[in-house]
Amino acid sequence: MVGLSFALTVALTPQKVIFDCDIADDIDDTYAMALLTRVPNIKILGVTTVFGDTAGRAKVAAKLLQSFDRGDIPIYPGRSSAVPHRPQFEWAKEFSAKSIKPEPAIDFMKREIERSPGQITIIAVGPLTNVSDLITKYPEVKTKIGKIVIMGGSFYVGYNNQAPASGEWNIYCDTKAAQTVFDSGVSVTAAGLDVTTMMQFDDSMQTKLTAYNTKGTSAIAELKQLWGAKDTPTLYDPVAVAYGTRFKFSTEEKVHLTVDEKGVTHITPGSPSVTILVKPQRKEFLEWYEAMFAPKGSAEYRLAIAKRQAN
Ligand SMILES: [Ca+2]
Repeated sequence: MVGLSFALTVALTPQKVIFDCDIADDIDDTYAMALLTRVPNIKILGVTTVFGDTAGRAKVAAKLLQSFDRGDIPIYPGRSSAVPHRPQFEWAKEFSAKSIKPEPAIDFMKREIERSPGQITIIAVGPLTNVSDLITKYPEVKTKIGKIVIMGGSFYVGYNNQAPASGEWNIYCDTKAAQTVFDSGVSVTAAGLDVTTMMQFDDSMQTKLTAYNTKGTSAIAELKQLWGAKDTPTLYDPVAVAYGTRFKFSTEEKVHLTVDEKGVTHITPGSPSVTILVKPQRKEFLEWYEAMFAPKGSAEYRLAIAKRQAN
């Protein structure tokens, strides 16, 4: 029975996740963070914010997490830079919470990685500034990071889902950071435009999500209204959250990547170092995404979480 109890312990140990995001510009970080709160058996160690007004982003993150009854998750702003505000910042302008911590994002990441070597998944869905800062300032953590899953890159198609690849926003915003992460030797998987740009969350799906009528789905609807009442969200970042928590809707290739100054990620000769996702299952992913917000006891939710893979 020792073997069985060991297997059960492994299966029940929550996956440890750090979520690094640039919430409050495009709307997909909002959908991604909401999704993360719905994944069972994970321990969200903390959220870090990256790019531009990281303190303002932390407020939006804190308020959204509170809407999903996860006000317990700490948030650590990363290095800030001068980038203009977009409308979602208004939603949390007056918001304050003890969950927003003064400790720098990369110090929090280092502390948690050293506490759980090899066990932590970093899901990074903004420019790679924080992750690059982490491994540049503290290179000793590189061998202790479990894996990094990013939304970023464009390998065979651009934003229009046609060849050629084009500069993808997260990579474009900090090309040097992206190359540093790709060359780090850490296990990196990239959900780029090839598996994300076709993930439009249309009006009928949004209506179904809002009909769950929870504080969380209402918060998503409010943020979506501020972002663009008539626009259709593309769920770029949720694809990385899904993969990072072992829900797979694509296939994989291992490649060597070179980032150019326009943020295009070229597949170049060299030892394969980054896993890229290709061949997206569009319909399956979008239906699964919506089902993850069904009530936790429902058959729809149970079917959705049953798609999680063992590793
Ligand atoms: Ca993002």
